Amino acid sequence: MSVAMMSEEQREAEFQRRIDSGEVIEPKDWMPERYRKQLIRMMSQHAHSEIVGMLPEGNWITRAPSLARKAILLAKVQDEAGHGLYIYSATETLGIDRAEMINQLHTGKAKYSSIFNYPTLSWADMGAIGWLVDGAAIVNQTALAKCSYGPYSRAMLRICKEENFHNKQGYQLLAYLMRGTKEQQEMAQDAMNRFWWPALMMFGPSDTNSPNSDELMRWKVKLYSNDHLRQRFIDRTVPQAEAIGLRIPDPDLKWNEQTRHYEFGKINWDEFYAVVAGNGPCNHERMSARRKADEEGRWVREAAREYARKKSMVTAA
Ligand code: FAQ
Repeated sequence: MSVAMMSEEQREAEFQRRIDSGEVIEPKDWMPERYRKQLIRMMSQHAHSEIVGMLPEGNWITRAPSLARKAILLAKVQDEAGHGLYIYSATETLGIDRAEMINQLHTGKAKYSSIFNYPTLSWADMGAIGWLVDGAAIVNQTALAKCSYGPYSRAMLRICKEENFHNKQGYQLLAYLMRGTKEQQEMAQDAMNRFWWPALMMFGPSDTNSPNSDELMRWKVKLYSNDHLRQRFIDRTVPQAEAIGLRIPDPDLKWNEQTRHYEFGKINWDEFYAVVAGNGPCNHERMSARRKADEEGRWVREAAREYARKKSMVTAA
């Protein structure tokens, strides 16, 4: 029977059957309204995170300690802009346009990742962001690359490749500082101390407090829970820290031989919810920078639109 002839219930059952059998959903396929809404929420927040995420690192481009480091950082920040654009485009396939998504960000209706509300106080923070923040993003996005929505999963494939480069340059930057002077080592450890816990919070609230997870996992948008991915990140990152002499700022961290996972201390969820609610150290600064960029770029968008309009008139004539 064609989808058009099915009842709403039959369509939903058929949709779930497709998901369960591992089929990929494409933009023109029938999908429940709630699936579309959930994807728009999650993907637009992801796109906003990439764009807002340029700000903490952009802050250090003019102060990079060498030309090579400046070129690497410039390339990385530019990549993040590209990631935002792929994900905005992928989200547009769900029937929302970019201007509306950006308006939702600027009016506080849409969120972006909590991590980007923390300041970047030293050069070592560029290492911590690349290694920890991109590292956490990779763990999350490698799973999303197998999600049920085609445009999102394809965007993730490319993004993960680029994030791997970001992750390695961050780790290499910190490894270099750890082989340097006492001051450089302290600067690297200080960055680790400030970014470790916020990086763990990137995976979202614990499973018992994650209202969206059940639905997203049933639809295979999320393949693993928040806690599962957080644990995966910790297990892979602790040995990397040890290899370069960085200490994890968690007195409760210990290896459990039986489970073959690290046990870790309590995450400060009050801090997480405060940051998500707009009360982190840099929320206001980030949003005013975004609004200013949007305002100052208006004439460029208008000129580009006018150019495209005139060009299409000439081509049509
Ligand atoms: N920050 O029910 P759940 C990057 C919200 S990209 C802020 O568990 P869900 C690249 C959540 O939206 C980083 N809010 O939600 C880069 C929900 O609120 P809502 C971004 C958060 O969707 C590197 C509420 O809490 N990556 O770093 C956060 O099932 C370096 C309840 O939570 C993505 O966005 C948070 N950390 O799971 C760029 C990946 N966590 O919307 C530059 C895609 C949760 O109902 C430099 N997203 N919330 O009002 C996801 O995988 C998921 O959306 C989660 C949250 C796992 C983030």
